[in-house]
Amino acid sequence: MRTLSEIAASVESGDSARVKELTRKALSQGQLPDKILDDGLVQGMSAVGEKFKNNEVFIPEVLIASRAMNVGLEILRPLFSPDRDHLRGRIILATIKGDLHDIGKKIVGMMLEGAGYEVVDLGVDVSRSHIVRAVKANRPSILGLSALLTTTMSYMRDVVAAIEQAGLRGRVRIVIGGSPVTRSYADEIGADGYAPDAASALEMVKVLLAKK
Ligand code: B1M
Repeated sequence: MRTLSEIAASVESGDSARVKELTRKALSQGQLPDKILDDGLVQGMSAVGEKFKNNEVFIPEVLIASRAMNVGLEILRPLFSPDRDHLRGRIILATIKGDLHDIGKKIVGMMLEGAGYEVVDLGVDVSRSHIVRAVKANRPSILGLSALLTTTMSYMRDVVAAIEQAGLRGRVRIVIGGSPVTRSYADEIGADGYAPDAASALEMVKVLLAKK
């Protein structure tokens, strides 16, 4: 579909106004929100990621592309939101301390919201003490942690330990994800689950909540 490839190209070039216009156009053409997300917005961001890896673009271009991606995400977000009277459980999401990447976590959040869960997103660069306070205050069924850097993912272990020390481990299941994270790392640090992408995160949440 031409509009979707145009959305991808506009994310890649960081043209927020065009992303806004094309995302609305795709919706008016009857494209499904998850298709616009996967084949348009994420496709564009993946192309930027590849160029970043190969030193063909640098941080300013990546930031501008991220902003354009976010403009599209915000248009799609309400379409993933559930009827608030039928929420299936509460989930806290956080990008851990030291890490500012949040695009993937936002997509995970949108998928979960779309499936009927209430999502409390603590944002980026979140410390373990903040997470512990939020778990006490919000009493979620699931705590989801995201990390995109190999240097920050080790902090997930600290968060799991802090939850344990606060006596909250029996109350909340912990799911981790983000590109450097693996299933074996999740096992190693004592997380309950790992998901490589947003769709798997939703599946993992369903499996963990069914175990209760
Ligand atoms: Co950064 N960055 N970045 N960056 N950045 C990466 C991650 C990197 C792989 C690029 C590269 O070198 N190839 C690399 C990390 C290398 C490593 O550690 N292995 C990197 C680096 C090095 C850095 C800096 C250190 C660069 C610098 O300053 N020299 C710096 C660090 C800043 C910090 O965090 N302290 C930095 C900065 C940035 C920006 C701020 C410019 C920007 C972030 C903007 C933002 O997020 N608001 C940025 C971006 C955009 C990227 C890339 C290009 C794209 C990430 C992205 O949004 N992908 C990325 C390269 C890449 O990934 N190819 C890169 C699209 C998104 C849909 O996918 O985030 O993987 P992803 O999310 C997926 C899954 O991972 C999973 O589901 C999501 C949806 O399917 N998932 C979960 C994510 N969280 C989950 C949680 C779950 C379950 C699944 O459960 C709770």
